[in-house]
Amino acid sequence: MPLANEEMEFYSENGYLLKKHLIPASITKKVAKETDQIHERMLENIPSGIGISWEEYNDPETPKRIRQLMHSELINDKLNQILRSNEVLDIIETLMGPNISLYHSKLLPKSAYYGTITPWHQDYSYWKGEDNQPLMINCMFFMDAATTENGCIQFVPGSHKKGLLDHNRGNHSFGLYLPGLFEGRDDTVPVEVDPGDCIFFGPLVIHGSDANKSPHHRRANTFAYNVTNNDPRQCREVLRGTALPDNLA
Ligand SMILES: O=C(O)CCC(=O)C(=O)O
Repeated sequence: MPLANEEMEFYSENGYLLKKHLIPASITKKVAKETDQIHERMLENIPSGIGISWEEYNDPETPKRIRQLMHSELINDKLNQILRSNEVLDIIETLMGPNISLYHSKLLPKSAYYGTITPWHQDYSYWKGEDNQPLMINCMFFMDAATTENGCIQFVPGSHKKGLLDHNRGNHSFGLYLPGLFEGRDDTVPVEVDPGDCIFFGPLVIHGSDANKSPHHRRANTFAYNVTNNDPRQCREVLRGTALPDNLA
């Protein structure tokens, strides 16, 4: 059983769950090393299939830093390996059921000194489609230690139970956010982690993270999974189970 009963209860009560040291240190170190020059590499050439949103600053002297890199499995073999590993998929299967598809894999570098806030939001505000349900689950894998100093993720425990709230819309990356953007709230819990830790969270739990003004990167990658057929247009690959996406059935 990949999750104990208390862990299942914690996830269902709070909307997220931390699994310590899920990914072996040797693999975590390799991903971190391969990610060291990611900004410079992407400035030279963005490979086909990769989508990047850059950090935005008023000062033109500020170095270009990636805020979000979509489809990171295409440029990093180790991330591609982790997203389909039994360590991760056994937990996803326990939380989501047997028919698992890859929704996306996204690198979130939150660079030392330059990483900006992630406003409070629910992922389903981005993912809601005409006929899908909030069944998706994220596994957020950390390459670096994350603390309140370098912008660890913060959750509003239990907020998934209130359903999808109205989000504001801005003209920037992370353009859907709750009123107040990243104003201080008194109901949030910061989750500090070590490299190799993973946090699983559902699409309705409110979360966000502070800017990284520290000298330490806070690099993470989210692997988002969906129940196959919950949103066939977004399905990148069936990873487990017998169900075929509607467009292939
Ligand atoms: O990088 C973070 O701290 C949060 C990322 C996030 O909320 C997201 O990608 O939905």
